[in-house]
Amino acid sequence: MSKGFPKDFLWGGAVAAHQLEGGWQEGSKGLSVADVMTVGSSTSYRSITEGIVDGEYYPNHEAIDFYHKYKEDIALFKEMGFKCFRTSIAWTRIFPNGDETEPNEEGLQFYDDLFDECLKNGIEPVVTLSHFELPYHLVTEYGGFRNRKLIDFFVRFATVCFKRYKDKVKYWMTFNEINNQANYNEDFAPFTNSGIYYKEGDNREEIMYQAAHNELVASARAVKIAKEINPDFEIGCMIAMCPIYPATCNPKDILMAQKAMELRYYFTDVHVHGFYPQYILNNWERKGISVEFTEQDKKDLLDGTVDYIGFSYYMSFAIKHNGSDSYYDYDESKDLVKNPYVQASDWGWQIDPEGLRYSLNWFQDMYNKPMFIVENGFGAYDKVEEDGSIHDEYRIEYLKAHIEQMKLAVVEDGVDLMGYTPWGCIDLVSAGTGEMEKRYGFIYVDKDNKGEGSLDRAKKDSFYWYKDVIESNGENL
Ligand code: P53
Repeated sequence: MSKGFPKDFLWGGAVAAHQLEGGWQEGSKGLSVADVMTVGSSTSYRSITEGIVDGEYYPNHEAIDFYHKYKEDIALFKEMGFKCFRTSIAWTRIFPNGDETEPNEEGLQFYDDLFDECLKNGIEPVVTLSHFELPYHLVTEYGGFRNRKLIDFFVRFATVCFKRYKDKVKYWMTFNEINNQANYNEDFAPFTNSGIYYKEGDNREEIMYQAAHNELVASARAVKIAKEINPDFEIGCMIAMCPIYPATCNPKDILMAQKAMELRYYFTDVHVHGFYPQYILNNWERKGISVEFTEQDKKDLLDGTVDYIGFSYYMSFAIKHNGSDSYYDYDESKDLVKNPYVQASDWGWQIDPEGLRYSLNWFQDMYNKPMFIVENGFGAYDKVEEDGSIHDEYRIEYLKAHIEQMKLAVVEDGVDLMGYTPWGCIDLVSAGTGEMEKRYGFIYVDKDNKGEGSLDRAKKDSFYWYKDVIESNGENL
């Protein structure tokens, strides 16, 4: 039995290109889905506009200007002792429209420089290929991932990246939080995951299954090609893990929770096992859902299974039986109930550290694969004191409680965990709301929800705390 975290445990931090880089038109970058999203609030998603509309504010256009400031930011990550840094490659820097045959050299060069800077500072890059930043042209021209042509576009993009960075990047993930779109009755996840706008009368469920299928096939083909380019690559999937608990021990609630988990997490089964679980195929048949699924797809899925499960963990959900005759009508936008045993953040996200231990064990039991917690964190309002200090003890408390549970899972339960990269290690634009003031960072960035501020960086109390956590390999919490 191990006493603590393994020696080579990957402590670090996580971000995504569109949420921090800015430079939305620099280096011949194309327009992405994130570039047409405005600001929302703690109670509303952001709106999606048709192209760029005059007079609207788009927070990702400048974000925190990491595009120009990355050297100074990486120096701060190094000071905290990061072993790794998770970011994404903005697809639109490499293929501005997404359907070109030749990549954009300026974009490729930017990531060469960024990864070199990480490596020079002893920080290993961990890279997501598609993190809510699909080329917008693929939405307007092809209808996003509902169209099978996007499989080839993604595979081309992935192949270019694998070849170019084969000696700089070892850890990869294909599609960020691919399972968010299980919430297909709202408009946010289908757009950010897959570039899908639903129209009146669309069969949302069927379209979601097709888009997700196309992504699962694209991911598998990419994994296979990656291994031919460098057999040492480690390629993961990326799942948004919000375990769904039954609200009571009423057998109907238990079954409802079990089926909701299946509908929200079958994506992992396909990534890990290379085929669909029977309950999904039966669900399609019962509802008359038709998914274009070729013999070649079947082969590709089996040939491109992932090496590890990357996942985000912020919160848990709870559910009651919704009264429907079928347990296959889980509607994430309606069926979840409040868990009376846990508190929630100012954005209503339920805080549940034990849920992280539960999730690690659930994944271990289900899939028996190495895991990587590639996001976890507390979005909160921070206050800058007169002397410039930022006392974010609530964030320290959240992270400490989660790391304690993660440690129990490793030490007592023996789960196979590779690393931990808290989300938004430097303040950045929220994906869900577009706010700057929903902050996750150890590093404060002076910018508000309207886009005003100096963009200056400052260390929060959590900065010094996390440095000590890493230095002690998780012993000093
Ligand atoms: P924000 C929903 C539920 C769980 C994770 O989210 C989610 C979302 C989408 O909002 O997204 C992930 O910024 C995502 C990151 C995102 C982070 O969690 O809405 O991978 O891009 O920023 C936090 O507070």
